[in-house]
Amino acid sequence: MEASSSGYNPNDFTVRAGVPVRWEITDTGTTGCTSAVISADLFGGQISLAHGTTSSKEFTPSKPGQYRFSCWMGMVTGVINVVDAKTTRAGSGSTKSGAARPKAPTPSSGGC
Ligand SMILES: [Cu+2]
Repeated sequence: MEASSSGYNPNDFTVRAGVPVRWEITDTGTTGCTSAVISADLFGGQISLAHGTTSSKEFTPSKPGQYRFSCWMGMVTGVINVVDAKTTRAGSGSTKSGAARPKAPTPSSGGC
């Protein structure tokens, strides 16, 4: 995932329950607002970002569901969908986070 002053891109991920996730976030120019990512339901603490570097966080989602992540203030948000490990989604390919997907940046919630 890339993080910039306008938000996170992509901001919608699908991972599998029980499968360890390594979430890599490249900071392409965050502001104070977007410079740390939290997702209290998935992991404790926050992922601190630094300009021009890639930060990573490893966690294992335990239960299927839809989880939100956001900047540390909770204003710039995204979604992590955790699906049952037995569910096979045709054509979804690798669910490894950090994989670039062509998707227009969506500064959804406007920023802080
Ligand atoms: Cu914020």
